[in-house]
This record gives sequence, structure tokens and C-alpha cells, in this order.
Amino acid sequence: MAEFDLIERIRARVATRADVVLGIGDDAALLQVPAGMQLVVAMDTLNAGVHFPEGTAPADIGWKALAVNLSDLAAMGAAPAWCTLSLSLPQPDARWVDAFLDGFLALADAHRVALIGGDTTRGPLSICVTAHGVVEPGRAVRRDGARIGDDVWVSGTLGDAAAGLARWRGDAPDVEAADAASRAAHDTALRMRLDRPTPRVALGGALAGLAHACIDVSDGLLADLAHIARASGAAIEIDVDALPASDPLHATFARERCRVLQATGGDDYELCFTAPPRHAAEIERAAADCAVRLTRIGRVHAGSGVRVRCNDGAPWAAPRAGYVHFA
Ligand code: TPS
Repeated sequence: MAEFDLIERIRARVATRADVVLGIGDDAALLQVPAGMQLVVAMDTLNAGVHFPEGTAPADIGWKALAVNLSDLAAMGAAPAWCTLSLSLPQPDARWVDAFLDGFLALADAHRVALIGGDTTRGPLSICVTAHGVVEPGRAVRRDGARIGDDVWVSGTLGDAAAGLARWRGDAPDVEAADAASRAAHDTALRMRLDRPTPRVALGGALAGLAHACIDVSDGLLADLAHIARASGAAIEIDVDALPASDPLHATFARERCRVLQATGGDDYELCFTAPPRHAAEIERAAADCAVRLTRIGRVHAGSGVRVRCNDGAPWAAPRAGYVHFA
């Protein structure tokens, strides 16, 4: 299959939107940005063996490639609208591309995001997506807005994706399962969090106007909190025992391993944000409307850096802050 057949295969399946004046097929796309809105742009690459295990199902790769980008837009409080896709494939495999699109377009359609263009080339399996969204001027939630006295919140649960990756790598579970079927169910649930992260799009939009600073947790909670602390010129203190955990995580690894996975594992694609305590009730209402769990995990203080304590007040020493490329 040649490049143009591949592009036609993609074009035939994409949904459009009224604000796409010209989509896939010309030298560039033409978009009508809603009057008075700011354009928000994010880009993320996924490489085989680096961002997902070799052998990951193509539909899962498609979902994740878009999900990590929608997560970046959500962290800015933006509403997603359009995306582009650059696909590098070792072989022009139509079955692989169809399955990839099953995952990619399922998420795109769920958020009414139009695929408006891209590129296909031969090379090692690599997927680069750019996502575009819009936000009202002045309402984007940046990393540099945290203020002293803010609560620190996180959505969902942490550590599941990293635990799924650890199990795939062959790490033995610490906790005994009732039987083989429950072990398999826990492993599947953790692996789903690695392969099919849920971008918190609705929550991100609801936080614009309520949160002072926000980031999505991709590298690991402590590494990503350090970005907020540095950009905001403040210190952040969190309680490692307050971090939200799923049942499958607790059913797999013992307490200390769970703490490390939750605080440093990464690939969570949850939103971590700071907000003044007076907004707490409204934030909890917004989370309930989006059916997303929220947990208060710490506070912003004067100073610099990220401090971690256990619930008895003792300091907790993290072995690392998070994932580092080229480490
Ligand atoms: C096979 N991992 C890779 S990149 C990254 C994390 C946590 C941070 C986000 O990436 N090995 C395999 N699959 C994985 N998912 C990981 C390691 C973990 P970026 O900073 O590029 O957005």
C-alpha cells in the first residue's frame, strides 16, 4: 500500500466539524477559530519501546497517542477541537492502520475532535500527534499560578499505569491474590490504565476559573509537582499517604511499593492542580458533575521545591521524582 492509499484510508474514516473549512487532502488545513478565543496547541510523540511496550495492540496505541495530547489540553483548561497525526511505520500495513484508527478515532469522536491532516512515512514505529483547542482569553490554567495557601488536588488514582508496566516487565506481585482469575483481573485493570488513559477533558474545562495552576501527571507526580513549584516560585508539601490508590494497585503491591509507584511512576494522565481553599466546595461539585474522583493531597507554602511527608508527619524520601528520558 502506497502513502496516498494510506492517507485515503484515513480520510475516509474521519468525522468533520463545521469549523474545519478544509481538512485532509490539501497542502494544509484551514480552520475557523471561534471569534475572540485563544488557540491552545500541544504536541506529544509516542515511540515503540519507550512510550508503550513492543507488542501493544495497535488500537491501544491509537487511543493513547491522542489521549496524552488531549490530557495536555485539559491541563490548560482548553476545549479540544482539532488534531494532526504523523505516523511513521516500518511497513505500510493496512490492517495495522485500521486497528490503530479504531482506537484513535473512538477517542476523537467521543470528544468531537476532528483529524485535519498529518503525514505518513516509513521508519521505526513512532506516532506524533498535535492537538489544538480553544480557551477564553485569560482563562488558561498555567503552571506558574500557584499561590501560598492553595490546596493541592489530584484527580483519579495514581500509580496504576506504572504498576501495569512493572507487571508486564515481570515484577512479582507482593500481595497474594484469592485465585488466578482475580490476579488476571487486577493485571488487566492496571494494564488498561497504561494502554487506555482517560484524559480529564471535562474536569480541565471546569477548572478554568477555579484552579490557580494545573499540570497533567505524565512523568510522575513529584516531577510534575516540581514543575508547578518552580514555575510558581513556591514550595509544595504533600502527604504520600493521602495519594489516591485503586483497589487493583493495593491488591498487587505492598504499601511502600505502592507509594513509590503513586508518587513517581508516571503515565497517569490525571490532573494535578492548586486552588484556594475557598473554592473547595465548587471544585468538588465540578468533579462530581464530571464523575471524577478528586483528592486533596497537600498545600502550597512559601519557599521552593517539593516536600513529601507520611501521615504521621515523618519525611518520606522518594527514590526518584519521576521518569527521565536519556537518564
Ligand atoms: C515501554 N514512560 C515512558 S515516557 C514516560 C513514562 C512514564 C513519561 C511521559 O513521556 N517504558 C515503556 N513504556 C512506558 N510507558 C514507560 C517506559 C514509561 P513524555 O515525557 O515523552 O511525554
